[in-house]
Amino acid sequence: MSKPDVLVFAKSPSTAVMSQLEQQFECHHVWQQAAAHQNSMIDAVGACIRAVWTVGPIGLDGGLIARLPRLEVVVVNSVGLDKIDLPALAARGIKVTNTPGVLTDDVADLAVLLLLAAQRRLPAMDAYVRRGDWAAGERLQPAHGLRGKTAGIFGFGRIGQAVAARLAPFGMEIAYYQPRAIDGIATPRAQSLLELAARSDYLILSAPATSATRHAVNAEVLSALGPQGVLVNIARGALVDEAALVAALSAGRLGAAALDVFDDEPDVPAPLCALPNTVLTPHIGSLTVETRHAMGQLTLDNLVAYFAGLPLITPV
Ligand code: 8YV
Repeated sequence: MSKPDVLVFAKSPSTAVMSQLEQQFECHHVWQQAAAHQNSMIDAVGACIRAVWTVGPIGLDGGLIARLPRLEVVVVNSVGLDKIDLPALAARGIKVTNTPGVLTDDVADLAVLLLLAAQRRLPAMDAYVRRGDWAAGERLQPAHGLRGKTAGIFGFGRIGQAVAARLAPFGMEIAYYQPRAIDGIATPRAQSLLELAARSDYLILSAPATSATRHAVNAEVLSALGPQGVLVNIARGALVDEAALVAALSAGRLGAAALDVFDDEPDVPAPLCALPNTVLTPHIGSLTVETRHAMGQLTLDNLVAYFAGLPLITPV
């Protein structure tokens, strides 16, 4: 029996996952082509494609879906689905899977790392030592500690709750906001994102990017967080009005920002790079050997289950 044809948009760093994928499917690797040749490759194979393997940052748009007349299933090697045209897929009854759960710990760990790095000014302290400022007796200002501070978490799903569980042992108060209240938890819920920012020292973003959350972190929210406040974003850049963020950081209306995600990746606004009160990482929340293997394996297992006629493991 011939193997199902799969259009693969991104490589998993797990060689074990990639070799299983190669063994069980007829793979058409878009990521191996130079950008200028990707369209002609998709045109050449589009008619036989039954599955797409993609990742959150690349997504899958309606125009591309329309070029794949035999498409049956889309496996997303990410948890975020904001760049996947779900209505277009649903209209054709095409199944979708993603990778919830397996990346929660690493993404939550990064939120803590970013918060600590921003609050304790880790990049500046590292630079101070390397430049020889310590040896030269340059003055240092003390940073602020975490104990007794309030962390407001916007989006209290798996990742938001995992961040809360990590921050509570630092002696911090935790509050959250999302439109839907969660029953049976002791963590207080603010009535709005603005109220959450106003009562928090740190605002941590772990909400999905939707039309409702786009630029939800605006000038007003940043001012409410305040001159000592720290913004941490491990979710999606689209949640933040980056121009307002640059203005708030430059004017001292916001203390610091630690960002793993940006509105137009991989382009990071130059002013964010130039500011001393930012910590910037290149969308690495899930980028560990263990988690990328677990994500890739779950994505592959969903694909195998679909073609074996078995229930999908993590359907959307
Ligand atoms: C990236 C993420 O997708 O899962 C998500 O939603 O944002 C990340 O894990 C990763 O770059 C996938 O390759």
